[in-house]
Amino acid sequence: MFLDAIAENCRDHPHKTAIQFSGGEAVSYAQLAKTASRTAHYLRALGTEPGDRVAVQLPKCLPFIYLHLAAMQIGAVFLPLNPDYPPAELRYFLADAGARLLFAEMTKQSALAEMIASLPTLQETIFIDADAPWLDRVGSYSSNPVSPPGEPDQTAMMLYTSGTTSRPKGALITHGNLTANIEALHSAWGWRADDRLLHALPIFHVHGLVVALHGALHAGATADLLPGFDAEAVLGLLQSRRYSVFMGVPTMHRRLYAQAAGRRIDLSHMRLLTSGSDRLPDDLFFGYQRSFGVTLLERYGMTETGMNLSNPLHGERRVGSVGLPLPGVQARIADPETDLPLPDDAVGEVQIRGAHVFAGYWNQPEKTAQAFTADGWLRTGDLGSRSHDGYFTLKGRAKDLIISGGLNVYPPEVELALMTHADVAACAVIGCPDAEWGELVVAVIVPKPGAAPAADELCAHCRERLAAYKTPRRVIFAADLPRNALGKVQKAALRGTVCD
Ligand code: MCA
Repeated sequence: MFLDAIAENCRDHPHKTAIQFSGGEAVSYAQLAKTASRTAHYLRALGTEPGDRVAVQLPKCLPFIYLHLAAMQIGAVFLPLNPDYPPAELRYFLADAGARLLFAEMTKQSALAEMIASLPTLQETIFIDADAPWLDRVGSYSSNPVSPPGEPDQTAMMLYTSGTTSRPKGALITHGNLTANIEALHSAWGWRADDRLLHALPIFHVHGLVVALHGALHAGATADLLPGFDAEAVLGLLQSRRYSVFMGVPTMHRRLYAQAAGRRIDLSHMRLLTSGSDRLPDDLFFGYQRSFGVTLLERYGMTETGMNLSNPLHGERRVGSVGLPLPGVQARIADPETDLPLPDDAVGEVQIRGAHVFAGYWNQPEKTAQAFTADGWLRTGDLGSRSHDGYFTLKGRAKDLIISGGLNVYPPEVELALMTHADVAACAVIGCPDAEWGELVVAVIVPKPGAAPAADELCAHCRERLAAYKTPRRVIFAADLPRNALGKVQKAALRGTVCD
């Protein structure tokens, strides 16, 4: 299993650097193993039992990683949460998950106090200073290894994904899912112990946590973690020839390309540069080849599955395509109405099967059942086609979803927040194309008669309830919304009139 592979790396090369955070002190594999074990004993001392949900809302930092590994080792369910969630949003996740324990930033102590007091299931909140030495907290606990859970179907993590019609749902990711995913990526992308990953992604999503960080640790490689993404700094580091792997979302690649400003900067020493979480525009694919002398490897995944499809490491990386099924992954194009497989080149829903596919949604048997076909294929809600030689191309979404900077924004969630404003009679949230972000969140508002809410006020109202990336970037006022005979807002028509 994935945790066993890390343990093996710790035994085989204890002195090798596993992680270097923000240019600070290097953490060797032996130190990583010992500190994760101490953290596991610390969590147990706090009363954490297998199956308990351990929520962590921290910035990208070493304690986050120790808590992640430790929670999984003792069979608890690790629940990472975006540090940008305001208290109202955080409350929903903690309550829905029935989290027992929360680790949050010291600076949020007073802002979270009232919300925490209102949550009976949350037994303890531990505020930490992410920059303080973690050993000050766990150093007195044993560093004896804790045997990780042996059952592949035991839940390792819970990751919230929003729904098209409902509040966010907790996707249950098992130890077996993580192992299947990481082994597939290890062989498909040729991860090596001498790889050095430059890591600039957030670590509360599958992309940064599983695909990038687990990938490096599983391979016994070294991950250099940056606290955030700064195009100038990242391009400088990539040029330094110290790194062999970098993973990003198209917005990051767009900024790196803009940073190069037409100059030819040779990055051909990089073994692997990937793009995912949103479709890679063709001009960026070719721009990278011209400016950097490398061909980006585009791949396709989702929270419920981790990675599904990928362009090959060796062989043709096809522009506009998300590639071929990863080892152990079955992928097909099916009619979204009948779930019957469609022939090559026909557009239908991308459906996925394999050991990497999640166990279901937390406490939502109906939603879980709806997510799968009768014969066990996961309905992704993404539309695509497959070519005669097996390459998949995404063609749009069957679901109402906006992707901004590689982050999924579900319009109903934003609409729900806007509808709680006293001056809003009706609203629709859509994504408008944007060169840098992929799509921008745009709200179309029908005010109540006689009301004239200001755009800024509506955005601030959303921001109190939702993370910044979900908050509309543009607000447009309208007398009414285009609706079909059933009264449903016609978002395609709205996009046609609203997006420039
Ligand atoms: C930040 N902001 C955003 C986003 N990120 N707004 C919309 N969409 C976003 N993605 C807000 C900031 O809070 C700020 O708001 C304003 O935009 C400008 O911020 P800026 O400094 O320009 O942004 P940044 O901090 O540089 O972040 C941009 C980013 C970041 C580096 C592209 O969004 C990012 O790391 N994206 C990667 C997301 C990711 O890992 N996705 C994987 C999930 P204000 O001005 O109000 O403060 S999907 C996944 O895991 C699946 C499985 C998969 O296939 O990968």
